[in-house]
Amino acid sequence: MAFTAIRTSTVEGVATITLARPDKLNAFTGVMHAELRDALSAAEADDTVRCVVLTGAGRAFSAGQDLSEERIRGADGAVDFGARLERDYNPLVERIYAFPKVTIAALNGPTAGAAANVALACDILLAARSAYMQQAFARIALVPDAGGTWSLARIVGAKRALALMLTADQISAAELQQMGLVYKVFDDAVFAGEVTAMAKRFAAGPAMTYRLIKEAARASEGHDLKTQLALEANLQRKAGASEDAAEGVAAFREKRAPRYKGR
Ligand code: T3D
Repeated sequence: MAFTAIRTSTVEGVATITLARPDKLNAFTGVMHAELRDALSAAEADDTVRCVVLTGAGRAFSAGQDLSEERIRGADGAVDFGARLERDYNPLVERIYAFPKVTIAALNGPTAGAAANVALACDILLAARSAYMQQAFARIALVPDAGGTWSLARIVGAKRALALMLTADQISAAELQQMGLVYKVFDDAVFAGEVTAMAKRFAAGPAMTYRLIKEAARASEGHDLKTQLALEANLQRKAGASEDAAEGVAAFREKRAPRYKGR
């Protein structure tokens, strides 16, 4: 596929989607959203892809919505800020959140506005030491979107989430890790290599089991303990019946590395 606002590559089971408008700090446009939809569909359909990495070209992950892009207008001709969310961001966030393969957001630099919340929809966030995240919305008199008002409080707690959104402060990679928003931080010089190493680990892992783990984790957000315990039993039944589970146990007994097939 010929893309203009993103780049994609697939190597050893890892599909990397790179937001690629570095002159504008990879700000999101309608074209970028359309290309992301195509790239995610391709990654989902390709059975050789086991892990998706989302990152940015140049010095930023992304500065969020491109503020110079023309606004969408409603039938009455008035600017409608909700329309872009309904058309582009909301489906993207839901898509990434429910993606059936492991997703990694590799924050290589500034991550602001809607981009921060798109990243939070990924399973695992990794950050370069120089990266920061900014719920930049209030600085331009907008409300956090792309799921930020939902995900932030669940990760960092209600009060801290509110402070992040009201202050629109730039939060360093070290603080992001402390708050649990980012799983690991790596020095800039080794960041790309560490991201690849973790992605390859997932690509070689039990893909079906990862999908079930994600299903359990996502579902737990709306479940009480009893419901979740029942779900775990069902999912474990599926995982336990997989070829990969048999291989995992055999490899353990034989003291060798498992060779997973994703089924
Ligand atoms: O439809 C709607 O608009 C509603 C949807 C909203 C969703 C949102 O995401 S709202 C939040 C939008 N994002 C922001 O408010 C962040 C804007 N950017 C910044 O505050 C700063 O760029 C950063 C703090 C992220 C980084 O600062 P710095 O000093 O490292 O870089 P810079 O010089 O500001 O930016 C470099 C270039 O990127 C510059 O272009 P130029 O002057 O060299 O031609 C700058 O204008 C451009 N750029 C940065 N962010 C955006 C952008 N261009 C368009 N849109 C951007 N969001």
